[in-house]
Amino acid sequence: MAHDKAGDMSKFVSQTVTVSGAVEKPLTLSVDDLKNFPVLQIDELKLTRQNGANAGKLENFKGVRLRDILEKAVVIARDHNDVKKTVIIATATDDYKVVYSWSELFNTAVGEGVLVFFEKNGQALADDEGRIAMISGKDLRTGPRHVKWLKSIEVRKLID
Ligand SMILES: Nc1nc2c(c(=O)[nH]1)N[C@H]1C(S)=C(S)[C@@H](COP(=O)(O)O)O[C@H]1N2
Ligand SMILES: [Mo]
Repeated sequence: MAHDKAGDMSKFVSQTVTVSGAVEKPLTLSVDDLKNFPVLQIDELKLTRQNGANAGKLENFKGVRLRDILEKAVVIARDHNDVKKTVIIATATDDYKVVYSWSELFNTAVGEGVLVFFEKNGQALADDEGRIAMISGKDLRTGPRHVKWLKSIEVRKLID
């Protein structure tokens, strides 16, 4: 787990995030590319671990909605019901992974809070989580889906 990592975390830093799998247009996005999407600024977001413990907060950060990124990549849905069986897997450089369902992202309030972020207090994200990270801001406990060093987003239809 990330809180077991100490010292020099520069080897984990991600410079780009890829979007692959069941999409019409695979993408490789740098921080500059992310800035071309609609950017949201969040003043404060509490971080809580899976066990309920306080893990500090994210302050004054900027990011873009995962939803907007997926709309640019265009999720492949051959029939009307495909999206309901589709999941999105976010992976970090240390192979930490979290999943979302398409429905969660596009058809619940949680989806509005899922951001790929790249800036805090006007600065690039430091080596302890940068340069690209993810947060699901409307989760009850926000720690687990705070993905540091985000490197890829894979769209996958789970079942036929
Ligand atoms: N890339 C990556 N992100 C991660 C993790 C991880 O192991 N790798 N652990 C998660 C979990 S379960 C928690 S609680 C927080 C821990 O963050 P901290 O070490 O800053 O407290 O990071 C989250 N993000
Ligand atoms: Mo955690």
